[in-house]
Amino acid sequence: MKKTKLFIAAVVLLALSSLLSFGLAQGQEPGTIVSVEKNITLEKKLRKLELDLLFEWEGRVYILVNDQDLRTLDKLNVAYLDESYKFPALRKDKLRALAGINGAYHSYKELEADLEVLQRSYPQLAQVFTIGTTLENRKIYALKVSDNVSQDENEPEVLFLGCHHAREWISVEVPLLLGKHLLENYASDANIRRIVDQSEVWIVPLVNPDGLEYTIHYYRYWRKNRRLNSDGSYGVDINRNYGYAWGYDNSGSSPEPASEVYRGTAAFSEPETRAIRDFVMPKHFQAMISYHSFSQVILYPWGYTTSPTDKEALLNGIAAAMSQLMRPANGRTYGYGGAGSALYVTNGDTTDWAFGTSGIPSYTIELPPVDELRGGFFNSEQDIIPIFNENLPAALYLIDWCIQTFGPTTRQILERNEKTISPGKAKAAKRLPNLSNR
Ligand code: 0X9
Ligand code: CA
Ligand code: ZN
Repeated sequence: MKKTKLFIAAVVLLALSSLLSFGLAQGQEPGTIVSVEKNITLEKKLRKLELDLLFEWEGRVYILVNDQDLRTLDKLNVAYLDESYKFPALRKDKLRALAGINGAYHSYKELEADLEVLQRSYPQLAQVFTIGTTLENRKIYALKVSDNVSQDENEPEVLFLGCHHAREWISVEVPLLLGKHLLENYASDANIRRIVDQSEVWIVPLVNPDGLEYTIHYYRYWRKNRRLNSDGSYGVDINRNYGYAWGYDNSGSSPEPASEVYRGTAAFSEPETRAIRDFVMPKHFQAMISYHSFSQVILYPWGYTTSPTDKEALLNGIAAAMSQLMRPANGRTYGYGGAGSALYVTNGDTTDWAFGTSGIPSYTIELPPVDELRGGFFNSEQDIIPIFNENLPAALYLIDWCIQTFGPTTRQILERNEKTISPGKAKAAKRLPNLSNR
């Protein structure tokens, strides 16, 4: 027996998962989800059919159908789109049985467990911190990798962020694998040991855990966090919520809660951006990368305008060096340029805030593929290692750039200069100098 239901998207997406798991528990095939345009003529046609109408979304009605329903829709000449790929719970492929619905990609709990293992396996080099709590009470974790990890040493600090946007699963894996690589190769690789000894690498692989879980269990295409907005819609775009040029205009972000690029009610209105802000502010990061997907490009400020910053040459030079280092691994070329001029304008994004408030080289790396035809947000499991392999040399380069620019050798020179100028000021060099006055 079928009941016709028409709920709002959010409520039914929740109900959907239990509906699907109920179906599966009974040993039934999970069916297919299609969408049709929402208009009066179609609505009249559909009403007679007693279909399982699930919810409405961006002008389309989503329906759970079986083969018989599909034949009926065909007969009535109803144009529909197969939307099943957006709902992981519907997948019938073997991946699911082998490795869970998110395959080799990390869920929140899987990430938490892996971070704990790293900390336990490398107690001298790895430490996990909680830097915030989300609206749904998940923790935002930061992994610190350095020699004497429990001490805050006078070494350059570098920051790697992943997964501001829920559906960009590959952006969790790349920074996590970077942390793993540093730890697993510390004992055997002299270059890695030098880098880990002379810097403090901080990795926040999952800035948006609520969103990620939502993509795994309900809707693979979700982007924002899970804030319930005043109009009943869900989500703030965390990469529009930072406090530099926040809400600068309505092309770089949206004041509309239902928009995919909704900026929130105020700068840092969201727990995720507050966590990053409160974690970053007391530290002295010298460079950062925020991983996203997709486009295969390296972007740097400004994002809010098409104008360059006053450090265009430096930002461009580092990006060029990173792009060149990335090519040999798989032959892929990462383009690079100012975010606003090379891609499109955004305001309130992470890198504008990091650069705007402290002047440090800040990059958004949009991981592969280059376009939607080649998979868009849906990288396969087999993509993870190759994409990490090509990003590793770029990340190491950026850490090394910080060491060369602000590390022990540079510091000795600075201290020597300070002493010759005024011996009393020598102590001031203890704090790492920054690229700009902050
Ligand atoms: O729009 C974003 O937040 C980033 N792209 S994504 O497809 N991953 O959502 C790009 C942010 C970089 N900044 C600018 N392009 N201005
Ligand atoms: Ca250290
Ligand atoms: Zn993104």
